[in-house]
Order: sequence, then C-alpha cells, then structure tokens
Amino acid sequence: MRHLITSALPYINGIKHLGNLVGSMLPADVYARFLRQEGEEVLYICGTDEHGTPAEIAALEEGLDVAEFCTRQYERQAEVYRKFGLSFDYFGRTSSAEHRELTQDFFRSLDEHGFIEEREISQVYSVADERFLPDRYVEGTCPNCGYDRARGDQCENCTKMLNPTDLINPRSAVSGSTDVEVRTSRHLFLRLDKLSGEVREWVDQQTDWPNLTRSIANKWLDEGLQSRGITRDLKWGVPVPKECFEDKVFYVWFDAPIGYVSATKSWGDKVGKDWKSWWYNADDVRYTQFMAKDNLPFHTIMWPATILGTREPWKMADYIKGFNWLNYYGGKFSTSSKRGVFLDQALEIAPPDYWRYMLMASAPESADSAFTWEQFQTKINKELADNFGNFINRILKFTASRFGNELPAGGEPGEAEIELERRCMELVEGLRSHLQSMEFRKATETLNALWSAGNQYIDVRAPWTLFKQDKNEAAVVIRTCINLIRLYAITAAPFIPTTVEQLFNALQLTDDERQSSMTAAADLTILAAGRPFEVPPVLIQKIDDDRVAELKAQYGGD
Ligand code: B3M
Ligand code: ZN
Repeated sequence: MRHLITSALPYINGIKHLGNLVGSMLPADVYARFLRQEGEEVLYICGTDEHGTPAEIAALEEGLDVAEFCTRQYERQAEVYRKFGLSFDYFGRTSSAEHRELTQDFFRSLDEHGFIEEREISQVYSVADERFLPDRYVEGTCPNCGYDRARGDQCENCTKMLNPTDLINPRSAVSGSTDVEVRTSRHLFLRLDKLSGEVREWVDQQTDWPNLTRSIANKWLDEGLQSRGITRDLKWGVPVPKECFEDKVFYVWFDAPIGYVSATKSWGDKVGKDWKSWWYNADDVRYTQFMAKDNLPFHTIMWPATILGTREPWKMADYIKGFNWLNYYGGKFSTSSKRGVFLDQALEIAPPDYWRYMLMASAPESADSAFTWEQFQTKINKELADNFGNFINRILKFTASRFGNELPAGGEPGEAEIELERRCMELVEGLRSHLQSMEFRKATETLNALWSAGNQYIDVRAPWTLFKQDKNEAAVVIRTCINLIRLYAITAAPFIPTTVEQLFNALQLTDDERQSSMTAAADLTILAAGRPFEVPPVLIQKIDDDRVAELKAQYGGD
C-alpha cells in the first residue's frame, strides 16, 4: 500500500492559529513522517483554500485585488508552515489553473449523470457594493431581541437562527449601506437527496472510523440530505461551465475538496510523476484525511457524494481522523476576533519543536482540550527539558569530559542493560502502534515513558559514581546511554524534527543510521566503542515563571 495523506486546506484569509495547526496539519505531518520512517511510500498534500466571500472582503479591506491578496497570503502561510517543519510533498492553491479545470470536470460529470438541478432563489443584493450578500454579510436588528448587530444567519445575542429577510433595517456588512434589496437569481444545486443512499452505504462500510467521524456522518444522514446550492453570484472563484451560468462561480465548499486532487496534479506536473495513479482507480493507495470536527460533514457527506455522483473511480478516504477543539482558556481560538495565539506569534515565543511537542501532547482527540500558558510551561519544562533534553546533555557532557569525544571501550552489558533494552523494545512497539492508529496523546505519553526509563537507568547505574570505582563498568553504561540517545532521536523524529536533526549531527550518524526504523533502533549496542560524537548546546530551554506571567499579560489568559 502507498499512503496518501491530506490535511484540511487552510482558508486563505490570514495566518492560522494554534487551534488550526493541532487539528489538521500537525498530526498529519507527524503521521506522514512516521510512515516515511517505517519505509512506507507517502504522499502528503495540502494547500490553501482561496475562494469565497471572506477572501474577497479581506482583500477589499486591504485595498488589494483579490488574486494579489491571495498570492501574498499564500506565501505568508507557506512560509509559516515551512518554519513549523510541516513536510508537505506539495502545498498547492485552489486558485490554480489545474484546480479550475478539475473542478469544471467534476461538475460536468455530475451534470451528465443527472445530479445537478436548477432553481431560482432569493438573495439580498447590495446596490452600493454591486454584489449579492451571503447571509452572514447582511446585518440588522434582531426581530427577536432587538440586538442591532444581528447577522443574517443568526443573532449572536439571543442565538436565534435567522434569515436575512427577517432582519429589521437590514444593511450590508461590507459597506454599511442600507441600499439593499431582495433579488432573485437562478442557481445550480447538487442533488444530495438522490445520492444519500449511496453515501450511507459507503459510510456503513467504514467500520474502523473513529466515533467522532462516524457520529457526525450519521447525524447528517439521519436528518436527511437535501439538494445543496453549489453556485454563487461572485466574481472570485471557479467559473461555472454551463450556459446561462457563465457569470457565476462555484460555491467555495464545492471546489475546496477538489483542491486535494488538483494540488496532487500540480505536484505531479512539477516533479514529473504520475499524479493520477494516486487518485484514480487507486486501489493500492490507503488515503487518510485529517481535519477538525467542523469540517467533518463536508468530508463524510458532501465530498463523497460529489465523487459518487461523477460515476468515476476517484479515490475516497479510507480513514478520516477528526479532532475536537483546542480552546484558549475555555473560549474558542478565533481568527476573526483575534483571540488566542497565531502561528507567526507562536514562532516568536518559542522554537517550533516546543509547539509541536506541546500540541501533540495535548491534542483534542477524545474531547475538547484547553490551552493554558501554565500547561505549555509544564509540558516544556518537565517533559521536554527535564526528562528528554537534560538526560542527553548531561550524558554527552559527562562522557566528553571523562572519556573524550568517542564512545568509550570496556565492559560488557549486564542484567541492567538487558532489562533496559527489553523495556525499550516494549515501549517502542507501543509507540508504533499508537502512531499507526493515530493516537497522538498516547504516543507522546509513550515517548515520555521511554525518557523516564533512561533516567531511572542512570539513577540506578550512576555512571558518575561508577567512573571512580570501575571505569569499564562506567563505559558500558555510557555506551548504552548514547545508544539510548540515538533511540530517543529516532523515536522523537516525527514530533520534534529540528531538535532531532541537531542530535543526529551531534552523534554524527550516517544517512542510513538516521533513517533507521524505530524497532531497529531499540538495539542498544549498535553504536560501538570508538564512535565519535560532539556535545550539542543545551537542547531545550526552560520557560520560567516570569516569562509565563509576561505571556499571559500579553495574550490574555484566565
Ligand atoms: N478551508 C477549513 C476552514 O477554513 C476549510 C477546509 C477545506 S478542506 C477541503 O474551516
Ligand atoms: Zn436576537
């Protein structure tokens, strides 16, 4: 099997926050890195989702042409993800020519097979803005509670669901103009009602899906699927290739998932590889998707329905890993209200690996979880700095000062070493199994157990004391510890790749030794006496209480 991995395509309208990273791209990256390390063939695809009204509005606010705005934002996002070490094989864009063509092809197939219908709908039109307004861009007074900034889809004061035409004194949220009117326009709808049986059949076949994914899919199916509008009266988007609809574009959620396919095509065209075999008649591909729970309905229902309706053998997901919310002190991270920590800010606060580790260790897998600065501090100081970094720095420094910069010779592994290796083997198999089943919290707990095993071993075998009594015994302990450090590096590589790279360099490992599988690295006698090494600088810096107080004051907390 080859592995195709995608993470939800981040929307273009700004730098994402930690909540976005932990719920899609980061776990997908850890999984992709793990599988590559296991020797699997992996293609990890992501990209920006660039169409829709929010992009147009954001561009307007910055006084930029929307295409220009998207290019700038794409570059900003791509740069931040690169800094976080996200190992995409390709990071594409839904504004690409490949994407436009594929979206139009998907539509034509759906139309040919009778899954598209025309309907007339009424919508609010802003004369001043010269555009139709999506529901949430119409504002006015709530007929229920009198709140004067209710949105056309919902009043955020009393939570009542609204239609834009319910609002008293409606106005455009884009310009504030009250010169708005209801106009009718013809649109195209995808017949989800006709596809519902087939979607259910497909969902029922996915017996190994996690509960969160399955329950959301079933909830939608049980409520009954209705035709869904897939066109919009906008200029920015994929033009609709059908007579009388040429001035409309597809709804952003219709074209966005096709972005997985089109980005793969862009990749194939760029590197000269066969992209289509990953997507079309791809029975030898295992396809895993990563996303936060709000995206699950689109990936378990709408996107599969789109594929099924083409009557073409496009690849459908084998496994969908959904995440709950990571909250910021109880409330939501929010891009629009700038609440929480954004990825560019995060990089100024701490190195990417600190975030990668901390976020995976608190991944909202079985329930929502909360981000707090105290927890950030604890995870970094107690686990990454004390348990992991300190062990490594201490051992390598001690060895260099007592034996020089080579693994010392002498002695034979005894019972304690054999027992340590047995424990490592067991933990490594546990770690692999958690990673295979994409349980990231359990995986980081197992890493910690592995680090603790090393610390317990040197508490008992205390090489600093042994050195004074029996140099050969001390040498065995040191060789075992340095092999253990290599195992730490190999097993932590999917999580903290930059730090691991530093360690690989310090241990002067060959390419083959760096690419070792986790299982093979659990042999604690591979690096033999005479191997050279260097002492790396302190790997993990602690975060002190003053800094935590400062961060809380700066970013808000409590
Ligand atoms: N762009 C995620 C979001 O902005 C959305 C995902 C598309 S995946 C095809 O919520
Ligand atoms: Zn209200």
